[in-house]
Amino acid sequence: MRIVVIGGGVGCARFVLGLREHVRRAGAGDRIDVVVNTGDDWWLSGLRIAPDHDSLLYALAGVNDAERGWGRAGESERVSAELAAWGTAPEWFTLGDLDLGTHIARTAWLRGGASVSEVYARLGSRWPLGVRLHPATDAEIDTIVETDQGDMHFQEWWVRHRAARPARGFRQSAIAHARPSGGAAAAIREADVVLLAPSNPVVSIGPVLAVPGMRELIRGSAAPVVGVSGIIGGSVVRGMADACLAAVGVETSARAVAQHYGARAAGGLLDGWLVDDVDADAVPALAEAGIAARAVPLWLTDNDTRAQVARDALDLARTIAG
Ligand code: FO1
Repeated sequence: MRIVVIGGGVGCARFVLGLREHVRRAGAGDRIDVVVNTGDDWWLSGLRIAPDHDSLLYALAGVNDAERGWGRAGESERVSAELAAWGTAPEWFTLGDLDLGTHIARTAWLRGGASVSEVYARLGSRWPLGVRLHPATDAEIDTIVETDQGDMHFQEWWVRHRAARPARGFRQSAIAHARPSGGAAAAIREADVVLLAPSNPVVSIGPVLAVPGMRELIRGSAAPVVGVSGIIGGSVVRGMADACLAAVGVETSARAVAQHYGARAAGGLLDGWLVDDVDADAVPALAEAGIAARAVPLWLTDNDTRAQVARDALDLARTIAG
């Protein structure tokens, strides 16, 4: 079976680890492709930083700082202090020394003419990830956050201001010229199931869906599309999606996010939606809206629970596919 996951960041990394674990235990040789959000990416000190990709790469390679959710385990920060001293990087954004190795290699390859997809392939070939990573697009679509104090890059809003400055909206730079990457398009076309990871619907899933042609690819797929709620009992599992959802007028609830993505039958994307047991009351309303929802335990605490959530998502997809 060909499984495609759409997402980015820590929630997606944890979900994909569970999916890989489930696939390994099932031993059916299923293939996992991840279409990764690139809206978080930015240029810093002349280097291309790609947080959502690197979180997935390091987690799948087992070299990640699981506590922080980004960067490498066993990090040191000698160079970052120098960058702050030279003023080429703000003191509120720390680039670890090992992490800098990735940014330098990526930037060298990009400057040599490699596409982002090619960079993903080269970085991923260092470890047996068991998963293929594809950028949503090879174009630069950095997310810009619009606030009353002016527009700023997503990373400044998220890291420097901790999403505390009310956002009026989010846009991806030069998105009109972007197209789905070849790897992402092929993976979705050949998919037997498409899963939306429990990532931030606005700044992690949103930019992927904003790539012209991406929604059409997903809606045109014969595969069932099942999403996993990143919101449990009205609160965000991790991160600051509530600040993002408020900015786009979506209530912070499992039901509202499903309706934000919309039922495929009504022109949206979803056939199915997993909510946590505490949100079981959302199931009938979502069924009414054409989304087959199911309530299961959604906390991605350890390998077993993560593998279980992945299994539940695939079971729902199988039920939908009939
Ligand atoms: N997040 C922080 O809160 N503080 C940091 O100093 C920081 C540095 C950093 C370096 C590389 C990288 O790939 C990610 C980094 N992040 C940091 C996480 C990142 O800014 C965001 O959390 C993600 O973009 C959100 O998905």
